[in-house]
Amino acid sequence: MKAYEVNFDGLVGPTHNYGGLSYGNVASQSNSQVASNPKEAAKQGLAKMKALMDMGFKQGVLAPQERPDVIALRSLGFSGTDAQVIERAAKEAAPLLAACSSASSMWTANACTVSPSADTADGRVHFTAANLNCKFHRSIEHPTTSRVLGAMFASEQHFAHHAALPAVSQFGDEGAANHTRFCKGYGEAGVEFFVFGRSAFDSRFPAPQRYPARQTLEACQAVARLHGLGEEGVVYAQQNPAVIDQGVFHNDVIAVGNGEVLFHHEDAFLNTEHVLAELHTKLSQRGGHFRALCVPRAAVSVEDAVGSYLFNSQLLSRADGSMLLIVPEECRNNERVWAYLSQLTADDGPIREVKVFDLKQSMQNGGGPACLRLRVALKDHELAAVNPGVIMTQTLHDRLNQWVDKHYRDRLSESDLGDPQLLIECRTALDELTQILKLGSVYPFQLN
Ligand code: SUG
Repeated sequence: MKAYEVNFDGLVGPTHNYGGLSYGNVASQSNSQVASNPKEAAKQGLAKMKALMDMGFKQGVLAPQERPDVIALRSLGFSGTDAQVIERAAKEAAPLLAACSSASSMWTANACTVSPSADTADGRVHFTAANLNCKFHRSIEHPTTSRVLGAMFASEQHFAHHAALPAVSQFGDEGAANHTRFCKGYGEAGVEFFVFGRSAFDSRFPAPQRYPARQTLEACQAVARLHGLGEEGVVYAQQNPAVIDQGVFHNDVIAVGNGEVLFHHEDAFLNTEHVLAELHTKLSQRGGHFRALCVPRAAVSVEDAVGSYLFNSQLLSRADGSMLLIVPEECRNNERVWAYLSQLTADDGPIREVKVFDLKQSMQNGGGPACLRLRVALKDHELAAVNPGVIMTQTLHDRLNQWVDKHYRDRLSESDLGDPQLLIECRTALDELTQILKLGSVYPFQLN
């Protein structure tokens, strides 16, 4: 039976903007108030999807959300018609309107945590939507995320969906951005690696001093229980609090794994030796040979890793077994990072090639190639059960590009968010999109 890793990339929504909403995310904070280009952002994402598809990888697409989120604004006390809600929010509480207008669901690595069927007790692929409750603008994503995932992975025989964990910081959950799966083959039982920033109930775990730790140990454990993962297939590790304080707000900003390989920074974890040894032992018990590729701080500092997003890369297995690293343009612009990558591919290691993509629109909000994709390992018959409307093809790519050309603006600044016309544009675009992707009714405006 064949199995694949399928990457479901987030299609950037029509309200993509720089709201400066994510304290602890250096790029988001430093680009606050810069004018964005939603059309270019969506096209940069589509170009990456097409390039991966053309290279032979399985590629899917995950739909954006309805923004501004008028329901969220109403829950905060703004009333009247939709246009009045938006105008009042713009006048009285611009930061709330910015939060409710964010296109942040584009970073689908934060949509949910996925456990492939080979790892779970009931042999189904399990999904738990992430509550993202560290940031208000992200905490409003999960209800629609759940409906979209339900429309993509509808078969109850193959897929199990869990609602987001309780919406309190003690169960702060950021989804697949802090979750990596190691395996010999995508269809074989693997080891799921959960990285947390703090413990909510056990004060023995140190916490960062400056920036928030978004993911808790207790959230990781809850997801592992919901998915029916056995102890032999799970490893928990604490992220180094010192790197969170330097802007590593998710583990995927400092480490990436695929197959039997973990590519990580020297300072990524606490108790690194112990963590790597446990991964090695547990993967061996599953018939795999774990390999860690550690980037020393002497070669690449944490600051350079955060600035270039070296680790927010996609590590992909090619048909011949070698690996390819998809990195953002910012890696080539950093001399030390580029020198490291040039050496890496010259060595006889598992990573043989590096490909560079221009994702600047997303990068300026702290979202690199890895943030933009949700990985789902699927066996042949499971892939056949996925809604075919969301699987990338040349035709779908072209259709989505035309759709972007038709509906997206090429400039958006904070003052534009108060324009009620933007909501109408967004709804018109999404109504057409649900038909293109054959999702049915998933958005609040379609459900009333
Ligand atoms: O949650 N940025 C996102 C970036 C998420 C990146 N995802 C992963 N690392 N997997 C965040 O901080 C910024 C939005 C703004 O400021 O407008 C934002 O939400």
